[in-house]
Amino acid sequence: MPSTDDATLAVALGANRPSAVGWPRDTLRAVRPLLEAELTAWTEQPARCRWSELLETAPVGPVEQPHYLNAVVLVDGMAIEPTETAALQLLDRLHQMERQFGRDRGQEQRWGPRTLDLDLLFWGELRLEHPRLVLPHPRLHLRAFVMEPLLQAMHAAHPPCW
Ligand code: A4P
Ligand code: MG
Repeated sequence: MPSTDDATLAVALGANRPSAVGWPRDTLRAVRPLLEAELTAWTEQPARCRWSELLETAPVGPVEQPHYLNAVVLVDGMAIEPTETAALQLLDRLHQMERQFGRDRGQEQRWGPRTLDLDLLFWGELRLEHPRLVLPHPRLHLRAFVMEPLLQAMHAAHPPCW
């Protein structure tokens, strides 16, 4: 059964507000190649990505918000070792990409609507309790909107069309 190796990285994507490029589907379509290019530039080797389908999910948290689109990407054979320093660098790159798509944390309520959310789920067996980064993601096992695409990505035989 396809699974993960001890250096596999997992990132969760979510969006439920329009960004400058369009509806959440347009945002995630735009983010997909950019995230692959970002990982390739960072590790200096082509990112080997396994993507889930895009899933429409009911909001968890405040109910008065639009449905989300969620996805997960698994990145195999990372050329960079999972360490605290590297994981924090990656988090900064993910936050930079969120800002590029109009995310403004200062204006948000917790678990409220957002143009783009990029969460690090795990990186191999790295465990972190840093003030800015907890790994594995502490609510990973509580979120169907994460678990379902995560399993899909693990079993993906072909890149999904979305
Ligand atoms: N942070 C700590 N650990 C991590 C990590 N592993 N990955 C810190 C990413 N960030 C991490 O994150 C707040 C702070 O957590 C960051 O500054 C970072 O330093 P955030 O992404 O701004 O906050 P958040 O997303 O509101 O909170 P959190 O805890 O990531 O929760 P969720 O689960 O992502 O909630 N409903 C549906 N259907 N689909 C969704 O995608 N998303 C949320 C957000 C709520 N309801 C949803 C969805
Ligand atoms: Mg988040």
